[in-house]
Amino acid sequence: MDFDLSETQRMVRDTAREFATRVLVPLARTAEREERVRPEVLREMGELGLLAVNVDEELGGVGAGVVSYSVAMTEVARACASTAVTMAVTNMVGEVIAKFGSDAQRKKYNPWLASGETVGAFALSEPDAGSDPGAMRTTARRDGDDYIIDGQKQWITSGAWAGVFVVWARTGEAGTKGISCFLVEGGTPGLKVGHHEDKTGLRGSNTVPLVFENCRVPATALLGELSGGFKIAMMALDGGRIGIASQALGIGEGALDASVKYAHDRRAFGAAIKDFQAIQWMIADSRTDLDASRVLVMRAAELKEQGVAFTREASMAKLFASEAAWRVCNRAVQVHGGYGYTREFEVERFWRDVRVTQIYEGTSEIQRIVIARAALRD
Ligand code: COS
Repeated sequence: MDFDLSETQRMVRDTAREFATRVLVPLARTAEREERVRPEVLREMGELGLLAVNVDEELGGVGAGVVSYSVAMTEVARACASTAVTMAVTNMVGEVIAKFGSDAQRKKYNPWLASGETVGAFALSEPDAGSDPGAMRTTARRDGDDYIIDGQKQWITSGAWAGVFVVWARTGEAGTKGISCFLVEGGTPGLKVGHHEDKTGLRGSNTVPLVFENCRVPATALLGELSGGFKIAMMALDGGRIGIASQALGIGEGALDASVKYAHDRRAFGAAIKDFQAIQWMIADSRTDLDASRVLVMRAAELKEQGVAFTREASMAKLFASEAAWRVCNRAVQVHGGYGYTREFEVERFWRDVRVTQIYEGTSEIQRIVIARAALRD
């Protein structure tokens, strides 16, 4: 495996890093307070290509590939995890449409999503079907030239602002085979947005439930084949897991940066605390955790980029990186002592933000199911 980034990948990483340092670091707390990523921030991300990194240029993206997307995600998350998840879902929705959409769907939605004028949302989970999307109850029934969607969705990132929702609904038999996928525009009559979830972390990212009540969409809103939706969801989640693993890595990097700085600045017992072995060991364990995460994340990204199977590797990257980043953020709070438990220092935000990376885009337990099934099969 080649650990060096190509010129394009380095350029994307540097662009993301410069933007994150200049724009996102000063705004991270504001995003939490305002409970949103500001529209002008999204527009600049669109101009820089960060909202469609792995989408072809003719569709408005930059076509820079999966590794570029991963390193850009890490840089953004290092500064603001809320912006990173908004970016992750918009990139994922763009990729799904580019891969499975008709020409008309691609032309209509990809450039719009890439521009930052709107964001995408991924509506798979339901109140009683999160880890087990095959048990979803939302339905879409054919009515002449339309489908009518009824049901509820839960935990929808950017649901209050999104212009384009990828929505899964049952069109046939029970289980995974009777599920189809639709593109629904924000503001469609019958699509109702619920309350903002009062989350522990990622407070700058909007999360809402959705209610579909007699929501009529044209038959041309079907994405991919009728009843082929479950596989689209699984394939999208495989890629999405690389994104979240990259996000976790970035949050961990941000927490370690802060720990290293604090360890130099803070003095105790007549010395900078960096001179104490207790602190050094925490820094060493965190550096090792993050480097190990990076290797797994890069492997999964590289495989996806090469167009070969990467389901298991994406799950391994997500499982390890999210759990490692949690350890790193926890140590970062410990290095800061009492100050780490206050809003005065950034590490408490990283610590709150990172927790959900073990839950969304498939819990750690789901990743273990995917990995174990593959290992036992082979
Ligand atoms: N890529 C392509 N196809 C896939 C796939 C993948 N990664 N994973 C499963 N499939 C296919 C299977 O091959 C199977 O196809 P056939 O019916 O043709 O044989 C079909 O999908 C059903 O697969 P399976 O029987 O494995 O489905 P399960 O209900 O057992 O679910 C897990 C498998 C647990 C992996 C899946 O439900 C899952 O990922 N759950 C977590 C969902 C999640 O991440 N939610 C968070 C949403 S975002 S916040």
